[in-house]
Amino acid sequence: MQSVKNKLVLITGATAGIGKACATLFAQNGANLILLARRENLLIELQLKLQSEYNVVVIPLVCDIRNAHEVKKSFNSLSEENKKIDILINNAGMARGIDKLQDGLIENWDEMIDTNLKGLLYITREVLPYMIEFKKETAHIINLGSTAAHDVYPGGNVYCATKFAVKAITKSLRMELLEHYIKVSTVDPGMVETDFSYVRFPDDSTKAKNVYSGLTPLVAEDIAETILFCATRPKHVNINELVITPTAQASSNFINKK
Ligand code: 8X3
Repeated sequence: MQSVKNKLVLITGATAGIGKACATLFAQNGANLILLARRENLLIELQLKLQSEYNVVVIPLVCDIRNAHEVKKSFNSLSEENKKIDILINNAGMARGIDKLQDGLIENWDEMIDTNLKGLLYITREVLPYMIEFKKETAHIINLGSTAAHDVYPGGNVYCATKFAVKAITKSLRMELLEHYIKVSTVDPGMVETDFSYVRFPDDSTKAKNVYSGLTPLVAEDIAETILFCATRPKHVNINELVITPTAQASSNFINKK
């Protein structure tokens, strides 16, 4: 097992849900963090909390992952030393709506594609040249996929497409980075109770809540522990793809609700 102590870990979408749980768990384990998110107040609050509780360095990067120019500018605002990321956790992602394609809102599609797919590409594009030059044989990219990268469901059209794309990028990267011994993983959760469903159904909190009724869903900490597990495997071990669901969920479409 390897330790993440003193490693530099960049987490996107770090102020809520799985991203925040990862930030907390990696800080607890002694990692220094670069936390990227849009909401400056939440980011600063988390920075101060983690720095004082765990005595680690936490650098906030206020940035909209959907904006290529902003991502580049924020990354370039880091010192040369802080650009040498050991572990990149591409967590930022979201779903909007569950409409059939003929009823879909283009702004929802754009938001999902821009965040889940293009945002992941933008930040990875910045981080990778430094990993390849300075962190060969030690770096690790961990992407947040989804069970939606494995099975589709009605109304999942664009969201599932973004997660299938994350899987394709992960697999392609794994091959591209093989020569550098840089690890690449995807962690693919099923139902995790975060604000995910509230973001998906912003105008219907009952619908959002009902997604998890009748079963015990995963919580953000379950996924953070899984990500830490991937990040702490021995040097010769790469977790390529890890699918994790509640015990009551066998796949996107098979769920045992009481
Ligand atoms: C989240 C899982 O089932 O809402 O990525 O698509 S699901």
